[in-house]
Amino acid sequence: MKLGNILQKEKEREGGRCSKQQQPARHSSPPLITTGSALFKLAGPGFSSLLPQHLPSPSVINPSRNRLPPQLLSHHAGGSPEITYTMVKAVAVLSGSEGVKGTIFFTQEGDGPTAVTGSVSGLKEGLHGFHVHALGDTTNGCMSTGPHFNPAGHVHGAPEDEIRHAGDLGNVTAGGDGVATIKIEDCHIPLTGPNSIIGRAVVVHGDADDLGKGGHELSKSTGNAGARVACGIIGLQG
Ligand SMILES: [Cu+2]
Ligand SMILES: [Zn+2]
Repeated sequence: MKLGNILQKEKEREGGRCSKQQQPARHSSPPLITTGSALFKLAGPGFSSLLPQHLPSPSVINPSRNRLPPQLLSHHAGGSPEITYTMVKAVAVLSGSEGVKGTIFFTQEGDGPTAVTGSVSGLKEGLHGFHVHALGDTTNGCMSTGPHFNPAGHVHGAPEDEIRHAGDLGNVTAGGDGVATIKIEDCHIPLTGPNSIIGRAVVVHGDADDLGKGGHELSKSTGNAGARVACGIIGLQG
């Protein structure tokens, strides 16, 4: 089977689940050069000739190695007749000043949505704003994680809105025990490519995110979600 046909089949299987993604097309840049200098060493001369330039993403790899980060796999891609999408995994360990803590897991298969799972404990009962913030900098606690991750330059919104920050994941809900269980799928927070959330931060807020609709002066920037009660840096997981 020709490479193009295989890719088409994969596209059909994926069903365009993330067609609303706001990212610039990833195939406009050469594959796998966005994640750091180590990659250039791995790639070496002639690397680009191993992958046709029309490939949809850097995620086309040898299926037998599909649990490794894509940057470790690129130089094997030309040797395999089988094409599949890679799985990328990440994790953030959240902590905060008032005993709020949790662990959040991220997984993304190919260009599909990113699944976000995990739990946060120590919260007051009710809704809490839950976002990806732009910076993985906790030198000043959660305050130094910057604003909501917003590569498209949009206003704040709800996860289901077309116009939103990429980092706008809405609210999580804590029960009477103070625990929020998280199970989200989202198309705006990829784990690879120029808008990857790796190295950025997850933040949980003290109050509900009004999803841009509260009419408060902060509604269109932060959802008026109050203090940053816990945060953690999103890092690659093996
Ligand atoms: Cu936030
Ligand atoms: Zn936002």
